[in-house]
Amino acid sequence: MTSLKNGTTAARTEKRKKVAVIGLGYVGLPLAVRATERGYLVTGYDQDKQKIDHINKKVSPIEDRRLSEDLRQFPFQATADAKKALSDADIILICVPTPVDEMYHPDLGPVEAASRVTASHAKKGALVILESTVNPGVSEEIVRPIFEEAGFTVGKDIFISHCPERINPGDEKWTVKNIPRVVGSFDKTGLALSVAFYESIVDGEIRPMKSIREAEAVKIVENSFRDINIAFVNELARSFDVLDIDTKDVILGAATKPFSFMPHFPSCGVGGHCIPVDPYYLIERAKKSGFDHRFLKIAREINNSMPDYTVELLQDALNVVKLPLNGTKVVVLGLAYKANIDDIRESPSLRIIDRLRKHGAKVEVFDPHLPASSNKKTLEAALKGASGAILATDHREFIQGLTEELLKHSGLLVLIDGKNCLDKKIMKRSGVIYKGIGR
Ligand code: SAJ
Repeated sequence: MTSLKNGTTAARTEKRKKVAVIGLGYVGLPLAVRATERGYLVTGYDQDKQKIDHINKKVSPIEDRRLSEDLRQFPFQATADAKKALSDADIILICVPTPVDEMYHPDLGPVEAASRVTASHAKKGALVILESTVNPGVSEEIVRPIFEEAGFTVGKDIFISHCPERINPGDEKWTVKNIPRVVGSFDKTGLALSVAFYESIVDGEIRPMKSIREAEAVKIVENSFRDINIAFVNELARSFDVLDIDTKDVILGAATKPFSFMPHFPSCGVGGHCIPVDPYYLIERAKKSGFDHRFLKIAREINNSMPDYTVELLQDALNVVKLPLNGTKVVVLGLAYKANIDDIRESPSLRIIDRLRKHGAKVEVFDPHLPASSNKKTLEAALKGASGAILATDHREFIQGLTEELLKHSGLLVLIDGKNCLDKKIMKRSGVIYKGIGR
């Protein structure tokens, strides 16, 4: 592992003090705060005026306790003025979304737009680092040409690198301060400058990659690895439902093996801006070069089928009490794609709500982390009058709040636990028909 920690690169870093961060979301905001904490003069650039206003008042637009504290302690200026943010920056970090459209086709529009605005304002000698998750080839095929068309010579008067973001929303242990990073560049200088920058803000390993393509591939591989492992246990859950085996118990049993096993757990679906999205970037790019990622596609199909499977489980359980889904009041507990955060991107809850409505159910929603998107204000009010419920997010408020007492007096007949997070014994004692995912 060659480290580039040495006087010369650090010296260059010392001269590179002005940092611009494009995109002040889950990735860019913590990064801007961290660079400020480590002594850089940071300007944030975003087109969301409300977000800019919050940040300039030292208020985090993202629900994250630690980030809110850090922003108050290490504030930086945010602006919608690209020239003001970018023209004097020594280092420009691009942290814009890389979503997929409703046909799961990658949308590199934000990356292209950010690259163009950077190329039109960046000064000669600037270091541009793309943190957004992209498939191998994007830096060479999309980003680099934009700078060359703007008159820059990569490796001479502009340096372009890729350091895939690794933010895990809601994680208090692994944060932008200590998550190891990988970085690739088009040239040795770009690589050395980038490694030096990350070594100055991250207390963890910074691994220089063979080229920018390998750096792009790392993140896609990380997240595809997670997606296929989740698909594996989701398929097991559907198999074990017919074999009457408790999948969660089996996985916890397998996890007692101290080596060569990494537990993943079945659920009502795979949400978020990373896991359900990133594999499509590789699938689509490889297809252009003639390779068909059959395995990645099957994993995506399995995970995408889980919200519908969850609604089927509710339908079957309501049949037991002779209730059709059509016309029955159902409450969906949880909108966020994972526990204790307020992010609904690609959330399985959205697909579940859509399917329930298509079946004629009267749907209500309650998520304590998203009050503005909830029909009800409390868990008790949410359950009132509902015959069926789907727990779609394992928020701590549901795990603690769905007590035997509350359920007994709620009138609820059926509860589908989309995150297998509730205690089966308590559910049984409450008299509610309980069904988990593979459990
Ligand atoms: N999920 C399952 N079963 C599992 C794990 C997750 O169904 O065993 C579901 C979750 O409910 C959620 C989705 O998958 O809907 C994604 O969950 P996640 O825990 O992977 O959360 P993310 O999307 O925030 O993933 C981030 C990723 N971090 C980055 O991309 C930088 C991912 O690489 C991390 O592995 C993940 O956090 C993590 O490990 O927590």
